[in-house]
Amino acid sequence: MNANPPDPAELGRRLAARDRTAAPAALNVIEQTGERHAADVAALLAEVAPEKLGGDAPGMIVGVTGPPGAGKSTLLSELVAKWRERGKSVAVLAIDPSSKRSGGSLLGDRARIRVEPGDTDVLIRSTATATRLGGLAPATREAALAMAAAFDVVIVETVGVGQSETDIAELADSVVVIVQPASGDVLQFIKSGVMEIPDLLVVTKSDLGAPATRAARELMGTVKTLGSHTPVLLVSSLPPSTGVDELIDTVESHHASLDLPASRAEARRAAALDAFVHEHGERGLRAVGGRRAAQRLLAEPSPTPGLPRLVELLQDAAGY
Ligand SMILES: Nc1nc2c(ncn2[C@@H]2O[C@H](COP(=O)(O)OP(=O)(O)OP(=O)(O)O)[C@@H](O)[C@H]2O)c(=O)[nH]1
Ligand SMILES: [Mg+2]
Repeated sequence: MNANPPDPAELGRRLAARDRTAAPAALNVIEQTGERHAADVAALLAEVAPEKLGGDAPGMIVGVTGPPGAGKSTLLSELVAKWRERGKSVAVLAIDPSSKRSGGSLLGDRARIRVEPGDTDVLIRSTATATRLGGLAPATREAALAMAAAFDVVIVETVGVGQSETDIAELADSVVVIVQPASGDVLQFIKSGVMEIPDLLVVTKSDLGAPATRAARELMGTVKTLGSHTPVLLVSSLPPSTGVDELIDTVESHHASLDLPASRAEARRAAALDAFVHEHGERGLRAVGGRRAAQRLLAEPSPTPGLPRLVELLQDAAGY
């Protein structure tokens, strides 16, 4: 009994109408790779492009990243629960490159994040798909942008290694970097020189007491030294959690202060460039005169500034 596969454009239209029951099937379409599916993906994405929506997708795209074991998944569970209490719909896209060994999607995080049965206003999708350097797969960027049409909050969770941190900064409206107390993680983070990436810094496991307070102080010191104003927050995700409401308030006020059109334009350009490189490789990139030239091309105004059109522009330039 195989029902007809859902029409991709119809799925896109349902997302645009904020019908969240279309989201799982839409994600299935977006996650398909290869030439054969490209038209389906493009048809779906065209329906949630800004020119169809009459502006940027309204959902907040929040990146949550941090080293392995920092407490990301546990914190996400609290964040989802509290955002739901506030009446917000939430989609979580969790990327775990380490699970590649087992292949396919994983159930671990889905099991850990508490979801009321039958609650279609929460969607948890775990995927093992990541690039070799730990960066975001093109489908993840597209999925996040598409989900932002239908959900109030879209959280993209990555393990903060390699390329993933810069990728998440391009994609997300707000980036939350989480660090756990002690174990050299804080020092490691400060030394890594990616201080410009977080919009918010969170020290988890504040229930551990002094080490957590010390870690937060160290981070605040570094932020101040750099002349930055990135907020540093302390949270405990163990019940009863503390600091999570403040975290949500801080994310929401950061989002409210953003130049959303600029941020989303950057995210779409990055997604388009990424899709192009994915499809045509470094050779394709050389054909348009290199990465910088490609970025310049993408920044040029286009009559239909949707994702597929941007890719088209690049392809034209490359003589494909
Ligand atoms: N004491 C304390 N332990 C915590 C807290 N949050 C998470 N943990 C514990 O820290 C460990 C790692 O938590 P996860 O949420 O799995 O961390 P993660 O960042 O998702 O880890 P990866 O998915 O492996 O990158 C688990 O044993 C959690 O129970 C917290 O607020 N306080
Ligand atoms: Mg995790």
